[in-house]
Amino acid sequence: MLKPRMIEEKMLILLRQGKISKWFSGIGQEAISVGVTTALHKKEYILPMHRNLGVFTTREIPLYRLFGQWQGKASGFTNGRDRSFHFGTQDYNIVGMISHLGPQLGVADGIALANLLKENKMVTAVFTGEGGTSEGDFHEALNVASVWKLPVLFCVENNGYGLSTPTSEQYNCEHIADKGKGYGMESHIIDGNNIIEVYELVSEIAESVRKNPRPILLEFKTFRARGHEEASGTKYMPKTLMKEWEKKDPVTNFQSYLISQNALTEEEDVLIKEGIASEINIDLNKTNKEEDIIPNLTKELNDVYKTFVYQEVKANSKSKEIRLVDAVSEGLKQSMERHEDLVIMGQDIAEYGGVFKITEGFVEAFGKKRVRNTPICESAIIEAAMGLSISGIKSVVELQFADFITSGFNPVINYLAKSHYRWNQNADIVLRMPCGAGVAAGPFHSQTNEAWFTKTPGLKVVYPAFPYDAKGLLATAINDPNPVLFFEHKALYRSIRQEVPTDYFTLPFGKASVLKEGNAITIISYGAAVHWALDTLKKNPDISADLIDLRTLQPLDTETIFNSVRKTGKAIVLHEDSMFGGLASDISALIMEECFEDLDAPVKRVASLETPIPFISQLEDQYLPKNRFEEELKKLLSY
Ligand SMILES: Cc1ncc(C[n+]2csc(CCOP(=O)(O)OP(=O)(O)O)c2C)c(N)n1
Ligand SMILES: [Mg+2]
Repeated sequence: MLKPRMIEEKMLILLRQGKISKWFSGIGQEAISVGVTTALHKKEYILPMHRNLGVFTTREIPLYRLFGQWQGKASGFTNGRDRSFHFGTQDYNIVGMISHLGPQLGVADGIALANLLKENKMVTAVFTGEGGTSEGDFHEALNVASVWKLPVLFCVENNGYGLSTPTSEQYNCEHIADKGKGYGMESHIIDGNNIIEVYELVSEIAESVRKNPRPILLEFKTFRARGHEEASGTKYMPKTLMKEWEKKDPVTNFQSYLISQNALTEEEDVLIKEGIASEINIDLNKTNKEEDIIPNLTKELNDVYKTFVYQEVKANSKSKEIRLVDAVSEGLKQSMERHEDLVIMGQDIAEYGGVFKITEGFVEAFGKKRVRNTPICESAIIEAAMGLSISGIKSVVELQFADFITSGFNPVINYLAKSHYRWNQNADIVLRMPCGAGVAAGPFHSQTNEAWFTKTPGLKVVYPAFPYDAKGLLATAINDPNPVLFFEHKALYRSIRQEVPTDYFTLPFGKASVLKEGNAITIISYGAAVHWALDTLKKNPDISADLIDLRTLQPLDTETIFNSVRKTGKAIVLHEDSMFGGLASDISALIMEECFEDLDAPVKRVASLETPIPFISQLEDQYLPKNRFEEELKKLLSY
């Protein structure tokens, strides 16, 4: 406990000198970090928050690496890409937070699920402040952990404040531990300022959880002795309250206790402090001497994704005519056979087979451990998928409808997409997204929201239009160790048939397919819109067009687009999504930048109206660009 205390005292000086950017003090709360970490085995994962320096020091991370992290040096854990405690390290089985606090809890669920599946009798500890318990993630994570009996210790550090907000404005029950009952979960209140109590109780509870896997809610009563972060001060905190808690300081109290028990002499105390001070100084000097990071553009761009070497598995010659829905199902099933620990999760996907029946029969084939029905909690499940990936397990999450990804948006955008770039941790996850219009299902069951994700570096986005592509690309999506959003158009599920090889095969990302070749114009499209373009060309056999089906949107096959446009001199981009900020806008811009001299007309975008997608089919038909495309195509041809 002394070590994190003394490091902090040093950091406060460095903060004043502008050498570190921000500091969240854990002074007064050391017994919790140190006690919990000591109670766990080193191989067990801990997911700390911003005041848990004691977790890092107890796991014996060399101090110069921590200092390097805070100063943005290469010896840190994020290559200068993220600050403070926003990092994890597999070497020490620590998974650091993202700023959004709550997602940690669901990630812990995933790690605990991996432990449960591996039957390794390990426990996982995750921290949150009492403020963080107000986030939906807390509720979702505790609920999932309870339903799935996951071996997680949810450690709530109740330190009286969430920034300036006192507990009375944060929750309305006596103890946070009381919430355990609502989740069907055992809970305990622990004096967070008493290291002996923390260590003994957590050791006992952890041992019991190892033997009998289940989640436990632990509320540590403590106090934040300093401000939220150093710049924000403590004006709003009553002085008397601060004085009262000063008497309960875990470090000085434990020191007095040890002295009173003759377990520590004054001389030993001095020696211990000198030892720590010297370690801090030596390591700090090392960090101070370390060269600053020099930006390397290639490295920055390369580190967004984990390297994936595509392995081609050729299709067998035997094929069968199947629907797109069958192709997805078959591709998924054959991947389940190939990757023996691949887990799939989603609402109603087990016995019920999923709302589109893609996973029908999967429980019988693979069992309920690998085919997991989930409560309705997109965030926690996507976070759990992240936890599985941290534990080396691939997963596929079925969103019941792509529209519902909004309820799991935060982990996708902030956790999955950014982890590899931030601390080299990939998110080996496929999110299956049944999407799209044409089924008169209204604003919340018809969206095609790929542009929310193509916008975000770190994600891959796949959008097949045919059964063959769906099967091969899904296999690749699962092989790829990066997070992939896999869009499956609902209107195509049962309307599009094709001969598809019966065995497992893969198709590469970043390769568009040219469905028709011609010289007058280039049509660029993907998803259901590809079929609208095909229909239009069928109706107008005299139009000589290249029709490009992009198949994957990130990575995007710009080469095929540019080569075609250089040949035809005209380009029209057709998609189902609404126009502004859609893929067509960027593709159009790319063509302008790369092929300006070859263009004989401005690039044309044809897309849906700038309205939410409506319910009744007359309105839906008007909304979609399907019926506007032919006219726009002809206009551009005669430009
Ligand atoms: C989603 C989200 N909302 C708001 C914030 C800003 N914020 C960061 S820490 C914090 C207070 C957290 O309080 P608590 O969970 O009690 O932890 P403590 O700081 O007291 O340890 C707030 C409001 C944030 N980081 N993320
Ligand atoms: Mg708090």
